[in-house]
Parts: sequence; C-alpha cells; structure tokens
Amino acid sequence: MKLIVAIVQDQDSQKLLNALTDDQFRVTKLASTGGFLKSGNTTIMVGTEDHKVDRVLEIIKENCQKRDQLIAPISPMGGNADSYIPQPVEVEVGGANIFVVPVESFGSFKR
Ligand code: 2BA
Repeated sequence: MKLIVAIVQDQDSQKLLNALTDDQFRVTKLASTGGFLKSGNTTIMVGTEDHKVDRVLEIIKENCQKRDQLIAPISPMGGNADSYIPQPVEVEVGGANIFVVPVESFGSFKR
C-alpha cells in the first residue's frame, strides 16, 4: 500500500477531489501553506493499493495546472528581514508536487 501526498493549488483542489472520488479513491484534503510564498495551497492524501498508484497520478496530472504567480514586493518595514522581496517576482507554481510513500500498515477503528 502507498500514501500519495500531493500539494496542489487551491484552484485545482475541488475538481481533483471530485475526479478522485468519482474513481472510488478515498481522499483527505488538508489546508496547507507553502513555505516560500507563505500563501495557501491544498494537500491531498490518498491511501491506495500499489497497483492503483499510477491511476491516481494520472488523475492528478489531468486536473492540476501549472500557473505563473506574481509575487508583489514585500517591505522589510515592521516585518521580518528574511521575507524582504524588493522587486515583483514571477514564480511558476504547481501543477502538483507529489510524494509517494510506502505504508507499513493501515486500519480504521470504528466502534
Ligand atoms: P511554496 O513553498 O510557497 O513555493 C511556491 C513556488 O515558489 C514553488 O512552486 C517554486 O516555483 C517557488 N519556490 C519555492 N521555493 C523557492 C526558492 N527557494 N527559490 C525560488 N523559488 C522558489 P512549486 O515548486 O510548484 O511548489 C508549490 C508548493 O508545493 C510549495 O509552495 C510547497 O508548499 C510545496 N512543496 C514543493 N516542494 C516541496 C518539498 N520538497 N517539500 C515540501 N513541500 C513542497
């Protein structure tokens, strides 16, 4: 079994969630924040059998788009000098950053 952790853009998350659940995958969506841009993104977790990993990756590819994001300058005034960005910067974000992690065991407890 594998756990697929995918960090995607918020704009793609609903479509991706629908596509995964339509294909009978079990999914958890977490609100997350990127360390570099310090802005919101979405982390999707899917636990699935090894032979279904490729299908999950395919669905992620079909539903997550690469986008350019313009970062406005950040003044150091009253803030942390580490986050000082003097010029607008364009960075390419997504479509998805994916980790496929082996799962030692999985179980649900229901009482
Ligand atoms: P952020 O850390 O906010 O990064 C957003 C985008 O900024 C990145 O897009 C990349 O284009 C750029 N970027 C990040 N660090 C940079 C740096 N030190 N110098 C210049 N540009 C930089 P993506 O690579 O597509 O990443 C999108 C989000 O995926 C990241 O948001 C982060 O939340 C997550 N992520 C990416 N790689 C990761 C990793 N190895 N481990 C954990 N999270 C990761």
